[in-house]
Amino acid sequence: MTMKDDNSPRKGNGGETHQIADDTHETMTTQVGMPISDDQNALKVGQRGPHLIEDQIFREKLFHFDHERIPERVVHARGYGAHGTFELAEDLSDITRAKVLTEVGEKTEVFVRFSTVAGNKGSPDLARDVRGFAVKFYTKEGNWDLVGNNIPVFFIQDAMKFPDLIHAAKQEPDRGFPQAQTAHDNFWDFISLMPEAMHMALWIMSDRTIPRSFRFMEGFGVHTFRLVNAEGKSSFVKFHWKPRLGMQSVLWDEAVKINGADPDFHRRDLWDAIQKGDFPQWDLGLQVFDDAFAESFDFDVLDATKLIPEEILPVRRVGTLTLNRMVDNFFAETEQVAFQTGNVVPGIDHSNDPLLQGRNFSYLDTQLKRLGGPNFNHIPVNAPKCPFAHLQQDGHMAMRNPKGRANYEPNSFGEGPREDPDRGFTSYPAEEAGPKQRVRSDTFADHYSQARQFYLSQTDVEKGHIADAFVFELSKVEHLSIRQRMVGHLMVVDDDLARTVADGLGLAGMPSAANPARDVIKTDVSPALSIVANPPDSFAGRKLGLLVTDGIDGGAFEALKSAAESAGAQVTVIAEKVGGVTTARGKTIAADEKLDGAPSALFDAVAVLASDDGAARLARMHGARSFLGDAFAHMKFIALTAEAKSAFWSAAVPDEADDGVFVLDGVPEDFIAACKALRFWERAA
Ligand code: HDD
Repeated sequence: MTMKDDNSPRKGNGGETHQIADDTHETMTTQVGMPISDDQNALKVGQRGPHLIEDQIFREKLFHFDHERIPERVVHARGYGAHGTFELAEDLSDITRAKVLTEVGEKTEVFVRFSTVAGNKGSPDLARDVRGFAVKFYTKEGNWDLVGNNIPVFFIQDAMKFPDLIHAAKQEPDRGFPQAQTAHDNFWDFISLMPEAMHMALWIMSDRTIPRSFRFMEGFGVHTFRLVNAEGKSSFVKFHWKPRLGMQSVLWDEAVKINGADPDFHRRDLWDAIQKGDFPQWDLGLQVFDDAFAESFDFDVLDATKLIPEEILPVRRVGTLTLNRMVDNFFAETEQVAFQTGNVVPGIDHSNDPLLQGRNFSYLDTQLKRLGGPNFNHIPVNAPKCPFAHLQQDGHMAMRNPKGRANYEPNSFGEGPREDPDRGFTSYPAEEAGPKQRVRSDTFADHYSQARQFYLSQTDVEKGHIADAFVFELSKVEHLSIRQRMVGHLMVVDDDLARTVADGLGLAGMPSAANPARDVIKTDVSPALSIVANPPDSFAGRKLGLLVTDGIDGGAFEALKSAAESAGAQVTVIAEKVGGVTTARGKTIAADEKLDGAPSALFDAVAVLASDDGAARLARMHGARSFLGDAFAHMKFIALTAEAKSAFWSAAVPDEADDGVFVLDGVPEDFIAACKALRFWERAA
């Protein structure tokens, strides 16, 4: 950086500092490489005259800026991506010829983009919403895109209804709100008129739609796909992603607060974890089955509103996905990545699921609009990493065209690529016949049995959350008839749930129940569907918020911090001022966050280390009181010094401390051990 001399013609009128090229900085140029001498001032006549249109430098800069935006995705607009690898642990050549699933130990590069569905690009991360979990495998035989969600079923059965679903979910068209929320009339009007959405409605009102972070959620390919082996034998498969850290969600009250305190909570979480080398991992799981299983199963395996319970068909873990590198540039990679369900590789094939069949059209089509032309696979994040050769040419932004004279096949010049019947993709030759018709199969007609199963598979705490979520969302609905119609559906799902929601809404009486097309099957519960029943057995990957004051015992601080870090947790030190605090022995402890910028909703567990004076001071601060009060209300494990307990607790928390609250005395092993569990759920009772 060099200060220009006062007479410089490039100077702004305030004598600012300008950064000019030197040995360590390249010379700035135009797009076509012409060196730029002044990046501060446009070309004008005299000191105070008009701009000159010949100023190609200014024109190019503004022209490019004016065109920086591309259309955001019509759904899943807000997302966050990372690179990684998939390593196969088990040879699956008995069921597929796909190299990515048969070469044990092979590390296939992947790009993963997580997303919310309904919100616009700038919407908050903790919206109650389904999360997208899209994985692009750059295999040796081309790109395979597994474009899934964190929920194993979908709202609708036929892609024909997708535009209606999304119109109903997004902002209402006349008023342009609400943003990133389903708590409005249009959404519940549509859902209540679509009984097929009932199973998904239960899932979206559960804690699955407010995940703690991307690292703590499952992923699902949703549809039934086919695997085909080298002999041409086909099996059906459902794909799962199982997070190594276990599942975890936040509470709704936390979600609301997190959205205010840190709208980028999920992005930041993934960024922080990968940047510090704490690479998140998921196991790829398969549920593989044959025609006989499909025939005997209570529901149609081509119906995307149904799942196959793990207790009936266990998930076989066959390999591991590791995310280990953030993008170099968000736009170039995360924004421009183009997933397509149509991208499969030899050995993996589609089924006739009518939702999947429709998706295979939509994803290709949408990229044309979003990325502006047919050459979006020339963009590095979309390009395969294996050799490829074809005769497609030209079009907007073509980066690569076929070389040579013959751009057609067959040709007699010996040029260009040729098809390969052995290596090439062959569709499974399923025999299909029948009249052309617009119908929904009778086998898709049971809309309530799995909704019931999902609800009954939850713990009491989770059942309470589902009821609360329905009450919240439906209380934002203006039309009484829509609230009643939804409760009418819930009456078929579970009477207790329906009555709790009706009571929460203050309905004058129970409405008439919906009239199911099929009798509800009383299936067994599936414990695998609960988050709380399957907690992680580790504090790893989670965060301790450590509120400190002046005058604390530095040794106690170090002991707590290192115990949490040894358990794999991340510690954030919070103080009244970000400069930090001074211990009783005069040592400075720097803070990571100022108290007002770090409410306890951002952490999984909290601790308060305060001296007598510090505790008295915290008791007078609103931010400190809500830090502790919220942590208790959010059922977190809490540790605090005896001083904080006596001088601060009663100012912040109206209840007595319980067994989820630890008074620090020596090395805090019991507190750190307790934090392995998600929450102190007993407090909810
Ligand atoms: Fe979709 C994006 C997942 C049904 C049409 N979808 C999109 C993304 C995910 C999913 C994760 C974001 C990809 C990314 O990060 O770029 N979608 C699903 C799942 C579905 C599903 C799991 C049901 C099982 N989607 C679905 C249907 C249609 C679409 C039925 C239309 C017929 N989806 C699209 C789209 C998007 C998209 C319009 C918007 C941006 C994009 O594709 O690239 O084509």
